[in-house]
Amino acid sequence: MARILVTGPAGFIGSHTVDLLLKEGHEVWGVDNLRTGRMSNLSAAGQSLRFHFVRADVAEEAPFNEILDEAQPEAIIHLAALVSVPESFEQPDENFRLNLTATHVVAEAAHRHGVKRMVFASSAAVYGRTEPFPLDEHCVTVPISPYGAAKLASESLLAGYAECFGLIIRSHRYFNVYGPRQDPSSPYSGVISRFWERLGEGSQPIIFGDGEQTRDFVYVGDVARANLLAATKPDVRSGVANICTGRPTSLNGLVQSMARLLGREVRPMHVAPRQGDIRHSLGSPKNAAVQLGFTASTTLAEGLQELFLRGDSGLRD
Ligand code: UD2
Repeated sequence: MARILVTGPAGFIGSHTVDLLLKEGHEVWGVDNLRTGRMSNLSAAGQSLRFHFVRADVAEEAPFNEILDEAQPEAIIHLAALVSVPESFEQPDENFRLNLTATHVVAEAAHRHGVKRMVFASSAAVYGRTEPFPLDEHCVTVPISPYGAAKLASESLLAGYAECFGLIIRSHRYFNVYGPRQDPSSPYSGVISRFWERLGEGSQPIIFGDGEQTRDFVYVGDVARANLLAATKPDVRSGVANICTGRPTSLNGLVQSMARLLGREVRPMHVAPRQGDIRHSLGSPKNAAVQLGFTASTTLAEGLQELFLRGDSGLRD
């Protein structure tokens, strides 16, 4: 059993990571400012005596160091972030604070407290418009948003900490993560949560463009497992890895999969393409397999079924 501190535990990926860590017997400290996270995501975790929650802003150095004084974690999984790409354009200062300053605060505190490992939530957004596909970690990174730029800068900062101070630091470039508890409320929320919500309301999913754009959809339970491995697996070294499936799915194909699950025809509504959208995004999962022993095991059909069975969408009502 290890003592692991998770930043952003009340968020979508954070809460699944906490649930898995607790299930595996670890002691978990969670630090969240609840800017976008929700305590309801932690209702299961809150039942465990091995879970300790502190409401605090990770970008503020003094309180975060005080928490580390008390928690004395062996590893930190740093997931707290400003999570929306469009919001990073609207609020560049907040993006810088939450997606870069906070990384510095966490890394420096980890170093000072003798934390051995750190896992960082990076993003496929660091690649920007880079081709060819599938994207591997040696591809040139050309971020096209303040969000992607801050994530890339954080990766570099952390690579320096790993090299200079001997911490083991893993940066995870998450692709299109989906699953239960993903918030569908904004037009910029993940497309799968948006589609489910529309179907649950009895309306048509809206596709921006012709629907032939593709994404690499990875199930949140797999992402949580990648985080667990990076934080706890023996003999893991520092590095960067895509967290993806290596399988492309078009939005039209996604709608068809949902229709099969519902056992009825679904006719999406096509509207104008979304400005700034990239056409295709597909990652190579090889590095994660070699460096971490991680392979995403949930197929899209299985992941969608899990969403459906958990009833997050209201589709079974
Ligand atoms: C994903 C990440 C983002 C960043 C980016 C990097 C999510 C939620 N976002 O953005 O954080 O890492 O990748 O490239 O994972 N769409 C519709 N209808 C809808 C909603 C979306 O057609 O109701 C389309 C959208 O135009 C796009 C695709 O679905 O072509 C995926 O959109 P998204 O917002 O789920 O994710 P993406 O790939 O833009």
